[in-house]
Amino acid sequence: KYLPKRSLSVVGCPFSGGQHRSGVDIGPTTLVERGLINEIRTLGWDVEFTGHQAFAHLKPASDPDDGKLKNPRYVSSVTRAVADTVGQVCKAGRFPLIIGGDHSLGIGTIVGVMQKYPDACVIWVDAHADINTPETTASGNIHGCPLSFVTGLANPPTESFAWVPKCLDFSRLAYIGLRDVDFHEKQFILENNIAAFSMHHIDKYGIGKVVDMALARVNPDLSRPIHLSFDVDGMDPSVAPSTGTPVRGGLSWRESMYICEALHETGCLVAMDIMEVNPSLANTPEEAEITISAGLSLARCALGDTLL
Ligand code: 6HN
Ligand code: MN
Ligand code: MN
Ligand code: MN
Repeated sequence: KYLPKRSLSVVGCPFSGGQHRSGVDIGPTTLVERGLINEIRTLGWDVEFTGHQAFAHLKPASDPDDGKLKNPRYVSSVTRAVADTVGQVCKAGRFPLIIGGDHSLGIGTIVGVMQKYPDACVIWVDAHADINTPETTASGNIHGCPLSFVTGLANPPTESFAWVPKCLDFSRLAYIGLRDVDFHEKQFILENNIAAFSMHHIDKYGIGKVVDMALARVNPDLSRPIHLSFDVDGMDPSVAPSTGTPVRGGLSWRESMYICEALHETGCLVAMDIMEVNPSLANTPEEAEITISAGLSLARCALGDTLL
């Protein structure tokens, strides 16, 4: 509907500054090494990939905490650069496939997508709600905060993030897969009537109905573009173990792929993030392997891989 040409740019974001565990920056490089580009080409997309984003020069010599927030200047510069890149890709009529890296990158991907599609809705698949504010965050890790920044819940987030526009209304945000939500985050979700489908809802209704209900809330007549932000920790650790903040009781392999397939089928998908793939956090080579396969498969399913 929005992208008749099937052209796509892979935006590799080797970045781990939004949380404290190293290695999530090799997620994008590993996915590309394992054949991501060719798999997408096979599906009939014209794929542009000119190398991963370079962030090293954005790292400040000194980056003291901003209140509780850790690495505030670095995360701010990186997400601002990502917003520019994603904005340009969208404006060129291409689909940005953004590969993380930690989920603080969501600040950049959402701001970038909204530059071209200001009425887009966001489907956030995650074990976590990622909507802590600089005041409510217990960890100080900015990957737990991106949605408070772009929704204006924290507005402006802090001095270091003064550039971030309020660009996503609560009515255009839906969660799927939640199961580890902090106390204040629950209140934000309830107070602002955010569409939130937890694992409990998936058990109760099944994934097919849950995706329908999420779309009914944020995109009732499929008149809005969709940005899918997929944190691999939304998946169960048995199928995506190599990630920084795994939580038991997550989406099965098929439930995860179904979400991507169903969103592809709407014809409204204009951007996708695959975040928090961290092959270095594996107890065995098989754990890294299955997590990488999961990332590749999520991409294929969202981009039109069909069995029949
Ligand atoms: N993620 N709610 C916790 C925090 O630190 O604020 C966990 C955040 C996890 C973030 O998975 O992208
Ligand atoms: Mn997340
Ligand atoms: Mn998460
Ligand atoms: Mn928690």
